[in-house]
Amino acid sequence: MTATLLLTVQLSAQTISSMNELKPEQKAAATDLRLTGKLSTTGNSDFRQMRDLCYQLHTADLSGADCEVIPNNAFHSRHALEKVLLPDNVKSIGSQAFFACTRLAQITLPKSLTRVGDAAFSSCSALKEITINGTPTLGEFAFARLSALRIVRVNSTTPPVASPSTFDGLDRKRVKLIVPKGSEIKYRKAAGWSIFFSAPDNENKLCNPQEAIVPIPVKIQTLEGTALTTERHWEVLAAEGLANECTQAERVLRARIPKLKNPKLAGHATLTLGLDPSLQDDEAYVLEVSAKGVEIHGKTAAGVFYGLMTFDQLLRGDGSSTCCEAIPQLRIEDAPRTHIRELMLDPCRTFIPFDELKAFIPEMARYKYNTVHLHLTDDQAWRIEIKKYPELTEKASARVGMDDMLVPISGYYTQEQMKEFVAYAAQYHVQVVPEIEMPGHEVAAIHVFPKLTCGAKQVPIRTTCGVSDNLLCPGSEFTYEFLGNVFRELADIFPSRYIHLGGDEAGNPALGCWTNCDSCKALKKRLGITTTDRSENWRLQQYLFDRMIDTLRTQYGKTPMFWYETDFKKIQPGCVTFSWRHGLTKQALQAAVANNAKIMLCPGEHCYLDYPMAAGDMPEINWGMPIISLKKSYELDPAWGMGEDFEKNNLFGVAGTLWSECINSPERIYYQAYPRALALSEVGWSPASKRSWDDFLKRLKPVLNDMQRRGITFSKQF
Ligand code: TNX
Repeated sequence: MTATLLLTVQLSAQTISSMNELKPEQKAAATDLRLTGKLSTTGNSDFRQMRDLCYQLHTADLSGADCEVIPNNAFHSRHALEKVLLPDNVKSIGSQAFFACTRLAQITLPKSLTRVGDAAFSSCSALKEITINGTPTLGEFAFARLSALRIVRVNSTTPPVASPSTFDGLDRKRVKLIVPKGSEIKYRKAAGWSIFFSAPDNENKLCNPQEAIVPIPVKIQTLEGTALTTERHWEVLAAEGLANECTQAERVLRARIPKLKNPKLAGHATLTLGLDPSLQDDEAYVLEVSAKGVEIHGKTAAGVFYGLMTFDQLLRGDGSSTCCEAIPQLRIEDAPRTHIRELMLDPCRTFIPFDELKAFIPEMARYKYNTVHLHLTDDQAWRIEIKKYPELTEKASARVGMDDMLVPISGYYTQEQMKEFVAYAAQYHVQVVPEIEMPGHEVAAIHVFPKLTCGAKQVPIRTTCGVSDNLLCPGSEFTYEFLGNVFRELADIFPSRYIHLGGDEAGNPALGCWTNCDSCKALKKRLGITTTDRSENWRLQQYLFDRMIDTLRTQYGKTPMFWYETDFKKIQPGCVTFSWRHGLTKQALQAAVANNAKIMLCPGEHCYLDYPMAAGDMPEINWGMPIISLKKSYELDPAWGMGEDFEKNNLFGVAGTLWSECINSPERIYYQAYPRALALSEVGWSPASKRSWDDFLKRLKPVLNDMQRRGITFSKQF
């Protein structure tokens, strides 16, 4: 009797009217929920709470709830979700509402439903069965990439309106479409449904090179003559020194060119890869398409690789299918405007599993990014193995909580993994720049070694966003010993010339922690600082940086980088500063010019990709982030109106940042990054004279179609 009772309790869902009835710990523990009230859909809605706070949710029974709209991204990338019962009165399902719910096995769409948004169930790789009870309009890619799909049952004699991409990737041989008797013929003919009966016609005929490429090349010249058909036996001919590019070329061809329908009829085509030392820029390339094949010449292997990335986009054509049928004869000459095009990833606040980290590289390389910056330490975690100090990852790489999300977040990268990552990224001509923060944003290390901070204070690992008042102690020799040992190991793992030292958000009020510290007071004395209040504490930071910069330069030949703060009146020669703060770009640029320093452009107004792209977009709940629209990202002038001399002497590159306080799944990194990272890639690569917002929007469409086909998620709210 007791046993039966217990079982019933365990099996039955917890019934509540709305999410606000549960305490934070109850949300974190919830596995089966039945909601019966009127569900909220904006702000910290019932849906946002189910998605972000109930990280263990298996079943969401909404059948008794009152809810006409399932919002965009409602259950985006919820990997624990196995079962959903939709509300009886639901009218629409938002775009990407169930994107990559990889355990969802079955879904029934109620009669009331009138619309299923774009990519709503895309990449639900366990979804076996779909039942459609009404006639909702089905959006683009709504049921794309469903590799486990076996049955689609539609109970309407009229086929619901669908797009040719609704069931993209459908495996006809394995999926059974069940429709009411007598209506099959209508389905055979209906757009979006004919895919169940025969291979779709390729609409993607002749590539229009003017509308295919992001970032836009310097010069595209189309030539007379027969177009190059793509359905050919391709052979790659690579010059010496281009073995890696040869492998990459084969990968590109394999991914794009479908199995030859008629191998006997298909002729040969060659893809020739060569070096041309007469080109001006190391990353420059020339790509020529003739009726016989394609030739790519780069000044270096990197240039050849970028030519290949352009060729891949030509093959993709208008994006209505994986590959176009033909490319017109043409010549493209191309070279980058800036030499460092970077995306920054933050595995501290939310850990990024190693395989996911690797997977990020090929996607950014497509758009000619060449640097990934890894923010490896912060207040919330230490994420890189240091052999000398195993305690760092033992004690500071696992915690519960990121603001209101009471979720366990743990993991770190071994040195072996990082070496593998560096080698992998190099195949895509992406260098890896590690960042170890100092003197702020370093609570995880301080937690493990209290004597790193003033007065050897015991501090817990931070589980919220924001800025801590506990800084490294610049007056203690242990700080230098510790950092020196860490950098010795890092120098061995990361071959990049660059190393990032952080340096942000350690100004007022945080640096007040140095005022009453005996070691800091002694250091002030040695430096001849006579003030006893906090007014010159920033000079201690300068001292710390000077010492570390010297070590990195003289011992490891590295070029140090740091986030620019206005306290730094002097930038150490040869360093790179990052202009990141909203509203302070001009000042940062002037400081760079005055110090003859290089500067990375990643101003908050354009480049903070962790911020929402539109009002109500993810992350709906955050610490007060401004909105950065796609247009705003696109409008960034990397030279900030400072003229040619600045561009030549000081401009280092363009970077987009993906801080992860509010990014709680690997998929959501892409969601935040794209399409704004496409805009920034053009900012960093293309000449100003070639850039136009309207033209960019045209070229964006095929890129985004291709991303959806490949299962890459991005924000559609532009
Ligand atoms: C400020 S940007 C920070 C980071 C946060 C970010 C959130 C910078 C150099 N510091 O610690 O993660 O804002 O957008």
